[in-house]
Amino acid sequence: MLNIVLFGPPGSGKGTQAEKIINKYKLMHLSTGDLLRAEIANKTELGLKAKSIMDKGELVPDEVVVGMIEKRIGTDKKPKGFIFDGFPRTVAQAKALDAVLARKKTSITLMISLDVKRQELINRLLKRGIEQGRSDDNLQTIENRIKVYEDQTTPVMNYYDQQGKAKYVDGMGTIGEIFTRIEKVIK
Ligand code: B4P
Repeated sequence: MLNIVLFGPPGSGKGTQAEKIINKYKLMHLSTGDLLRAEIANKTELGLKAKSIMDKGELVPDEVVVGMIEKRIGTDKKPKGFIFDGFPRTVAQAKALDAVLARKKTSITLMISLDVKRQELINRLLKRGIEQGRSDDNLQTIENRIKVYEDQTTPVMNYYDQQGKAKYVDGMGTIGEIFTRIEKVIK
């Protein structure tokens, strides 16, 4: 199986590139952000709790996101692999993911980290805020999301680096240019 963790700060293009990767490599897409937004849209108890956390730009508790991922991995019969988008965001989540995959007799193949300049992240997310009205795409929340990423999520990069699984891709440029770089890394 080809199991990829797509990594990077908010606005680095994880969701955008994940879509292109699943189309080409036929992997199962698992985005904790999308799963949480579906809970919010369905007005579930979990969604109501998650919304206030996400609107502040903080992380939803590990056990909640790990539980969601575990449930989704269990439902698919025989995927060629998984693409994890926006997950894991803490080392505890990364370790839990390893345990879930080990039970399925598989493991993470590689982590692809998208590198984008801070101002470009802010510009992209503000633009999406205007175009799509996502409630966490406002300047105050964006700045906190970037801070939370730097404080709590960057250690995940070292976790995969120490295992020799981390690959770094320049995430500046057009969507097509970045995808070409990702294809090279996967090859
Ligand atoms: P996510 O949904 O994961 O949101 P994100 O990090 O902002 O990235 P996303 O994938 O949506 O955007 P992309 O960069 O593709 O998380 C949202 C919140 O959910 C978190 O803050 C947290 O509260 C919670 N959460 C999610 N997962 C969690 C976890 N595991 N643990 C705890 N909490 C969790 O795109 C951004 C914009 O840039 C788009 O508009 C896109 O069109 C544009 N863009 C992309 N590539 C571009 C390019 N090359 N050039 C110009 N624009 C580009």
